[in-house]
Amino acid sequence: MKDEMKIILDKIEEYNRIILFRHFRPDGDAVGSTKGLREILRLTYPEKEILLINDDQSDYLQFLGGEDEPIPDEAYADALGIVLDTATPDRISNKKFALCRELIKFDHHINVNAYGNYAWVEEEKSSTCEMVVEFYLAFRDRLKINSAAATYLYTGMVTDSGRFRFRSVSGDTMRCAGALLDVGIDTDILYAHLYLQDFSDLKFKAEVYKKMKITENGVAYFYVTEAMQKKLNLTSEQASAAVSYLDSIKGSLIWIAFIENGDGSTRVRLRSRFVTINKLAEKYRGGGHDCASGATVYNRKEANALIKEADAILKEYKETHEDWL
Ligand SMILES: [Mn+2]
Repeated sequence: MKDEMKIILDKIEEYNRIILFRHFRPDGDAVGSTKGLREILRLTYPEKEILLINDDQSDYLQFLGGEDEPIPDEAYADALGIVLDTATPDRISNKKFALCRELIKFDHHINVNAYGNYAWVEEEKSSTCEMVVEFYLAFRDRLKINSAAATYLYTGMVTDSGRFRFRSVSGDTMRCAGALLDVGIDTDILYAHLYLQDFSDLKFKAEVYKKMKITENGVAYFYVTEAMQKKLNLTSEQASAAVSYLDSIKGSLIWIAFIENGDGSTRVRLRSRFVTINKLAEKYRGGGHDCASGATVYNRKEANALIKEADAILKEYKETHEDWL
C-alpha cells in the first residue's frame, strides 16, 4: 500500500462533495480516468456528491457519455478537488479548481510542476487509468466497481498505451487490464467505437502519405496547413492524429507532425522509438515524455530548424547504437 493512496482514500472519505477535473482537449486517458473514478466513487459512496465538471467537451469518446452541469462557485469552497492526468495547473480545463478547499494531483506525467495539497504522481505508469485501477485494487474490499467503470478505465489504458504496445506497459499494466476484463467489458463495441474510421479520415491519411517527407537520417515529417484543414474539413483532433500515421516507417525513428493552429502558431507533435526527443521539444516551448512530446513553432524557418536538430539527434543515435529499426 502506497502512502499516497491511503491519503487520497482518507481525503475522499472526509469530504461530502468531491469534484473531478482533467486537462482540456481531453484524450482517452483524461476522459477514462475521470469517468472511471467518478463511477467507482458514486457506487461506493451514494451519499456523497461526486461531480465531474470541465469547461471544454470533446467529440472524441462521446459514446462514453457526458460530464456534469456547472455548480455555483460557493459549492467549490467545501469540496475536495481531484485533478487527473494533468501535468500542470494551466492545463486544467475548469479554472474553478482553485476554489476547492483542498486539491489532489493524480497523474502519470513528468512532475515538473507540483501543485495541490497532496499529489500522487507515478511517472513510469502507462496511464492515469492504470493508477485508478491500482487504487481500486488496493482498496477492493471497500471500493465498488461495475462494468461501466471498467469500460471507462480500460478505454484510457488502451488509448494511452497505443493498445498496450508502448514501453511504459508493464506486468502491472496487464494485471490491471486483466482485473478490468474480469469485471466485464464489451470489447467488440469498445474497439468499434475507438478504431472504425470515417471515409474522410482515410482520405486525409492518403493525403498525409502523399505529402510526407523524410530527412537524410530518417526523420519523417508532415505539415497540416490551414488550407488542408479547410479543404478536408478536419477538426483539430483529426489533424493532430496525423502524427500516428507516420509511426511505422522502417529506419524512421523520429517522426513529427506540424499542425497550423490558425493564429500564426503551429502545434508540433513529436514521436520516436528508442531515441529521446523531449529535450528537443523543450527547446521549442514544449516538453513531454521521452518518446512522445509536444512543442510550438511560429514559422517555417523555426520548423525547419527543429527538423534539422531532430535529424542530427537521429544521426548521432544511429551511429552510436545497434539493433534499432
Ligand atoms: Mn495520460
